[in-house]
Amino acid sequence: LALVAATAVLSVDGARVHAESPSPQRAGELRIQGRWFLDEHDRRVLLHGVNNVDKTAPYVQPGDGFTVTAEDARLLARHGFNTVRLGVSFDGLMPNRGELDERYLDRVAHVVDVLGAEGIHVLLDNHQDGLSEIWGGNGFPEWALESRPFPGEPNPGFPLYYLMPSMNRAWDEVWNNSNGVLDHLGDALAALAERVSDKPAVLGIELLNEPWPGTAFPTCFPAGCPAFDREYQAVHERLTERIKGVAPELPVFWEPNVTWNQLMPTHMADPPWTPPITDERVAFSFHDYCLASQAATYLGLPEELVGACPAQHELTWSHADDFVARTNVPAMVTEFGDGDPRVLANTLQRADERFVGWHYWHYTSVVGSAEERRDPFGGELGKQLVRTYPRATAGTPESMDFDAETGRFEYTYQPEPATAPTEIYVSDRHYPNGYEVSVRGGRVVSAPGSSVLLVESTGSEPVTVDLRA
Ligand code: IDC
Repeated sequence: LALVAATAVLSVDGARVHAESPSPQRAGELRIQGRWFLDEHDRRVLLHGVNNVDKTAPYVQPGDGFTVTAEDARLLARHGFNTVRLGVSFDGLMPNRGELDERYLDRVAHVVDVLGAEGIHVLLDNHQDGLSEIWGGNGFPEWALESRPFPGEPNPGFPLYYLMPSMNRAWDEVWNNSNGVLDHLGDALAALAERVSDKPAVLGIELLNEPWPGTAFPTCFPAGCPAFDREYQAVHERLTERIKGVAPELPVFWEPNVTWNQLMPTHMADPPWTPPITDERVAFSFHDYCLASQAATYLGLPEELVGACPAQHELTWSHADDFVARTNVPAMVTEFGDGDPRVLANTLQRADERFVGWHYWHYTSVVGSAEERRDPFGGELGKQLVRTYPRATAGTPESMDFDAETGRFEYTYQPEPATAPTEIYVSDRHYPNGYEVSVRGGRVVSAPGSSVLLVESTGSEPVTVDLRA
């Protein structure tokens, strides 16, 4: 077996032609192995991309929210992005009790195809903010819930509306499966899974964006809430089973309850626990906002508080590290940034150090202004987000460092058999006069100056790639 694999490593011609031709490579199916995503060539894949979440009905239609056109997909691919977190909505999937909207499913499937054709892996995110339009948010359909705002109850809007007593009551309905709300959600997600299960570009389904604990929320401070998380985990297990029933291969992304964003750890998968999570179908989706920066943006708290951001990110990542250590599943940062360039490096450096993939929040904030439309990833944002990075590694990554100021990229990995060479996307923002590269333990097999650098190992020693402007 080893011999076959080793022979295959040497036949790189197909991949070589591919990477150098301008035509995109379709997104192939990824699978989970331990804490890695592997591609069809057995390479470890790193995912960089953006969020695209349309929060107004009919959710994935061209309109005021956002549009994913082939042009967007090409733009993202051109800047080296290989993933999009695409919002889908329970309200969109099941606008009436028990009735699926097939046209909505078709539209989601269409957007997946458009992105997949450009090599972009799509994470389908069952999005919600503020539970439902009932509270001025989005996500759960009105028919699914009985609670309504109390007469005269003030609604402070996002994000403080999570403190509204009526909304907390409604979240309790969700966790108690009142009127079968979770069963309906399971049906809706299973229908989505079934609809996309033959599409290799689908990275997975994220069960629920930023779930709020409901009236249990005070128990989550200051150390997280094991009792709530146990219940919450059971919900995740049930929904995961539901999806596996129709799409056994499709990864399912679990997300901690959203007191995580207020720096609480998750107690999901706390021991003792017999995990379905080691069955190589589950991944971890977490958000890495700086609480101080968010408080400045949304609550008008002083900007100086962003000084506290590095420490806050550190805490969030230690919580993520703990979760990954006890589950050994892949993690991804599925939201961060929120238009604040001051905090980007905090997330991106930590993600690089751990080879954790990410989705920047949010694509429409990138293409908002006329200037941004001309050059969406220009300026500070592009300098940070458009990175030189190993999209696919024929081996196990050991260390990586990218300097967003100078474009210097240093990467070491332990080579292992794979059927295609290591593929490094070279940023189009950092090397106006081309780049220089030196490789130890391997050799470059792409053409000089290629935007995708292909590297092959020459032995069993670690491969080190050093690339600079
Ligand atoms: C924000 C949008 C903002 C909108 C708000 C409520 O950027 O324009 O008013 O939602 O719909 C999250 C959420 C994500 C938020 C994002 C940024 O998952 O939907 O988008 N954020 O605030 N959690 C923390 C931050």
